Amino acid sequence: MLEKFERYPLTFGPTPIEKLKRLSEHLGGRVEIYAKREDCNSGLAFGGNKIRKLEYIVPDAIASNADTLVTIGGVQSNHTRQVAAVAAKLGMKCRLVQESWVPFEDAVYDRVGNILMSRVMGAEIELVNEGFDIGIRQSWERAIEDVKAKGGKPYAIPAGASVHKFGGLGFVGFAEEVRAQEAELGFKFDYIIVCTVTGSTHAGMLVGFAKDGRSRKVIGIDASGTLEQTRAQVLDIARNTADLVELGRKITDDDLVLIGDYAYPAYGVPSAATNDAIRLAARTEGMMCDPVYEGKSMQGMIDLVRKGYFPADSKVLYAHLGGVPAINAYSYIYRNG
Ligand code: 5PA
Repeated sequence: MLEKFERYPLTFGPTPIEKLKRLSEHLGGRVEIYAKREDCNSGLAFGGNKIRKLEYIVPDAIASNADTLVTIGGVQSNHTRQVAAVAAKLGMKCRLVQESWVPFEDAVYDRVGNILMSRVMGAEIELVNEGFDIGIRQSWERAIEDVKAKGGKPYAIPAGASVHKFGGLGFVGFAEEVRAQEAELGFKFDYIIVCTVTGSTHAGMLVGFAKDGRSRKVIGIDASGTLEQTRAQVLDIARNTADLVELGRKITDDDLVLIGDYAYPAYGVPSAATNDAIRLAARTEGMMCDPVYEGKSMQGMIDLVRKGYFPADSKVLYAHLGGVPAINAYSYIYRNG
């Protein structure tokens, strides 16, 4: 589906799929859980889902003769860390706007994890005291203008690389990769679990899996806490991406499955159930999840398994999209494990 698009390699190649045997057994053994390890996809500062998206955006950045990548996220954004790494790898400058998206206080919140790495990689960081919003932000537009005013040539990447015209392509590639891996494994996955916030990860998967009639098998677990805005953004990106890749049919509202039950108490703030899910995955599989994103999709998947949402013998693929560095900013919660 992606042959006509230029791709700049930033990942190691197809990401591994592993069976989560002990977690599956712990949850009763009715379904088989697997993980596709996007968190291990690249050597660029711990990698993650944005690296896969950026492979289809970087050719456009290079063609534009930009010298500075400009993007935005929260203080512990994984996306901004991955853009900082890509800028370093390309020999470009990086300008990051980091807003106060998360109502959470930890003594070292703005010193460790993602933001620490972005600083070490040489990004110029501006902290802005604005709350959470996945839409286009004035602070980001101001930063783009500021780069220009200082004689630079900015390349604008929106939050999560999502509403960028090519933002959905990377995860169309994820679906194609899963299809190839299924052919080798000799079976197909019945469900794919994805954490959804700015939307292009889910949107790309939705379009990629629509090709073989599986868009509704992609189960989005919302971690934004702004469900309707995220739903609309996923559908917009999916429609744009379906046109780009010439899917051959329109994406409808019915293609999207997005569950809003696990985003509480707020974006970036883990509930007791999120923390339990993080501990369970860590203690059964040695697989780490973060309190902002994968902890919530792990919580959602565990709850859905327990509730019997998946029919017996289903094969469920958990997309692990990265994000573990942020757990350092929540040190007090996990001080005793
Ligand atoms: C993020 C996003 P989407 O934004 O494409 O919906 O992906 C959700 C997601 N898992 C899932 C992890 C580890 C993520 O980092 N992170 C954002 C960030 O600024 O880091 C874009 C919000």
